[in-house]
Amino acid sequence: MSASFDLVVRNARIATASDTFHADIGVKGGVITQLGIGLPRGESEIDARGRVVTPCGVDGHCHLDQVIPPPVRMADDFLSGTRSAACGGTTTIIPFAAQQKGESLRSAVNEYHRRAEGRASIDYGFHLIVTDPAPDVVNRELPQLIAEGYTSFKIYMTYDDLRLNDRQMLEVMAAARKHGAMTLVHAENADCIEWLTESLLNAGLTAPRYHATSRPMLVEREATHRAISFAELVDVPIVIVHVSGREAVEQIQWARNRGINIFAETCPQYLFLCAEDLGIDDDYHGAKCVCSPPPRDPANQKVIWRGLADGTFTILSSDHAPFSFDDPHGKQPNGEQPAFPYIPNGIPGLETRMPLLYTEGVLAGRISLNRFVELTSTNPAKLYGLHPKKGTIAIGADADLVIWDEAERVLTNDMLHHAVDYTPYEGRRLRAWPGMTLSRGEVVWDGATFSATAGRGQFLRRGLPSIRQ
Ligand code: DUC
Ligand code: ZN
Ligand code: ZN
Repeated sequence: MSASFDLVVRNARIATASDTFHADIGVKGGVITQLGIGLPRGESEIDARGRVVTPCGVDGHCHLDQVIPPPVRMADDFLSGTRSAACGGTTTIIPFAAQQKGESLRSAVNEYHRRAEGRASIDYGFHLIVTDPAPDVVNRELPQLIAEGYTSFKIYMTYDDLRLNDRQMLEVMAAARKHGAMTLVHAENADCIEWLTESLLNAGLTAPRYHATSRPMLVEREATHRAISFAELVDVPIVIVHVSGREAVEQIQWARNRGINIFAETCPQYLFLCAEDLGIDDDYHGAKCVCSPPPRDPANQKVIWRGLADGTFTILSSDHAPFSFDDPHGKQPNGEQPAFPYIPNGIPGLETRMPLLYTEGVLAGRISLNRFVELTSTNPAKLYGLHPKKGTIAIGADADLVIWDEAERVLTNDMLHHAVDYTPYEGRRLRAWPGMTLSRGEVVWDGATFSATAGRGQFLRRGLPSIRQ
């Protein structure tokens, strides 16, 4: 008699965003077809007795192989980036297809498909980055691409080659409203940053730690308020991404109290790093933690932890932006130590996002296991039109499962599978790591070996958001 399932994961302690329960998980054709006790045998069997099983991570914000002016180049492409994600328990990612100014969105999308095809080992969608919202882009291309499953786009209020002015932001948000898409906003005030940067450089203050001085909380607070005001004016929900501290959190709470539908994302760097990690003196190693917005102080970290626990944050993403340190294309190119405005912004975090939050969030008692699932998997899937195929353990969902191993280990960069030459979390004690990651029922990581073939990852045509704040 043939087996009823391709795979049965037995005796799992399953956690979803709403419930924790014991069951077997029956998988056929990569999909969960049954949850029950004492399921019939499967072609293959995994015993998860004593282990927590969660849906795999959905990382709603990461950058892979993104086009950047040379000599800077991202260390991770879709091969190493998706491998790293899988080994850290994430099997769905939404990186970016970034439009260059003057380029059509269609050409950007085609280019990023080329970069992903044959290389991605886990499933992926694309957010668009809109840098040039010309009338044809807003009125023709955006609606077409939304209909084809690119249902979200990021806009920037800073970075010269990316930023939009206020009027352009309104045009893009209005298009999002008309077609039901989601706008992600990078909220930092560009002119304030430019002015502060100039005065720091004039004073000869060039070390990595001045990156944080040039982007104080105020510049994020102001831009967050402005983005929220535009969302109110246009009457459309937006996501404020990579929220770093109290003053931005206050703006989000203020907006919600006014009935404005604002979603909020934070990232591990605002929980686990602080401004001191950019160097307490002029040590250049601080460049490893240069990202924008910058990590803040311990008081702000506490506010971010509270926001994770109390529902302020909708999602926790990595904002993986992989630049090696000692690398001609990285942060210390050919041994040179550029002044802070020229250090590539971003840190790696695809692989460490889930284990760090499981350890310091769930096991340290700061958030529940169900909230962990909500923040890392279910809510990003809902926000970006992937639920219930992704982001949950339910009949009909893809069998994307993490079987957790709650053994203690010390994190070192050589344990990781990215192509970056460092992790900002080197030496941290972790109390959990994926003992096994399954993507559509296939074991892609068994706790020791990564085994997925390049190119098995599928492009996800996403639906519209299915979540309300
Ligand atoms: N800031 C961004 O806006 N994107 C990538 C990384 C970073 O630090
Ligand atoms: Zn950003
Ligand atoms: Zn980013």
